Amino acid sequence: MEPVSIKPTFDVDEIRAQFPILKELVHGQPLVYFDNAATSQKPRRVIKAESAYYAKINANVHRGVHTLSTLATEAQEAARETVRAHINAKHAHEVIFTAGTTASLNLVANSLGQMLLKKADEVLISGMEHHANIVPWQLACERYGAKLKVIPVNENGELDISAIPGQARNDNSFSDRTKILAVSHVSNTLGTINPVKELIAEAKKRGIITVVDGAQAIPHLPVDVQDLGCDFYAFSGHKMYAPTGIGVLYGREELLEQMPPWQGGGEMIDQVTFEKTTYAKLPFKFEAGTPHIAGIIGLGEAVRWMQDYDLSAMAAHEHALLEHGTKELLAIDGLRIIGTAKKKVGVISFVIEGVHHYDLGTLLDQQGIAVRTGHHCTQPLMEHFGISGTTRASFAPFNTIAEVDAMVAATKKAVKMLR
Ligand code: 7TS
Repeated sequence: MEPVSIKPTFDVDEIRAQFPILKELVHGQPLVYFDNAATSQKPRRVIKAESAYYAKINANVHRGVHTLSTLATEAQEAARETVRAHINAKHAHEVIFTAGTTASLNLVANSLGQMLLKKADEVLISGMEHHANIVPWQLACERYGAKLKVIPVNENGELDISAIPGQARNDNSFSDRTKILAVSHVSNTLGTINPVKELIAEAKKRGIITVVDGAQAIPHLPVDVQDLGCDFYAFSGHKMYAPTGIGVLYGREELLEQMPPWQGGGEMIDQVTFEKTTYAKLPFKFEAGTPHIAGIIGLGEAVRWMQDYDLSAMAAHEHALLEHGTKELLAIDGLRIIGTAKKKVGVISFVIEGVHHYDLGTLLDQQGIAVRTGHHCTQPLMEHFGISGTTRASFAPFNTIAEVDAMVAATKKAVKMLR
């Protein structure tokens, strides 16, 4: 199904009307949902597509000759094509369905690690990575005797590109031993948009394989994997209006063909004997077991929903929320924003002197406002800033300036109570 037409103007009320959860009350207050970086809310279309699959099609894919199985298979493969087009992958079989970003990164770290990493090789990540883009590489490095190197982060929460080649070289940069670069496109804690295209270009010159954690980018930015030039791009459906439990690993065909499978089981084989197994073609070689078919269909619908809108108008709306929220919050005495990069998506992480983020989050919740508090699965980044956690507001296109004002007012009230 092709998008009918791109809606010409951005109308926040029209968008809000599509999200049933926004009518819910929390502690008797209208819900203000500012935890979109953890998981976004779902438009009615996505919820309907998922439940329609269970009500009308439900069958396993690629297994039977019966009608429902054929319909399920067609719906799944149509969603794969929708995702392919959305990220401009060359081939649909370069889109591997996984359980989410974490699963995608574990897949690539395991399989690529096994294929590439030798003793004393290096994997380069950055200081603002989510644990999902740290721990799988740590495990792979431990297994093969490789080293994990970390591009530093500056005080604004930007990658310290003086450490990137082309600039001054230091130990936390590419070296002759670097085999893999794995960085986030957008930081979940800081909102920083990283210069991944430039980094990838530098890596490519050196024959380094590149992996991008796109979990926080894909809901906000147009992503073109061929233009970025990356070898792998990982993301989750649930942060881009789709169901939980479904995600994608994009991988370049040439590499996916060479890589060993990670998980074994049904669906991923060609022939099995007790002596030897041969594997299925891409993408199935990397999709062992029954997939999350309903989730895949929901993901396809979420992408079509996004494509009905002008993504740059959505981004501009989120940017207006970011600018307004930043200005208003900074007026609060003792408040410091963590993450002041020049290029940011709509994420505001902050700390307030004398106020614990957990207490603030609890008081905001009592006023119907959902924010995330804590380390946001970026403990090394917290250590870098010398803090134990932040309060984080992360915006979606359905949020409004009035909601930002409600959060600022509720924060002021909470600060009075807590100090
Ligand atoms: N990478 C980044 C940059 C993320 O923000 C997250 C989740 C993940 C990986 C893991 O994604 P998952 O879908 O596999 O769990 N980030 C957050 C967050 O910021 N708050 O809750 C989850």
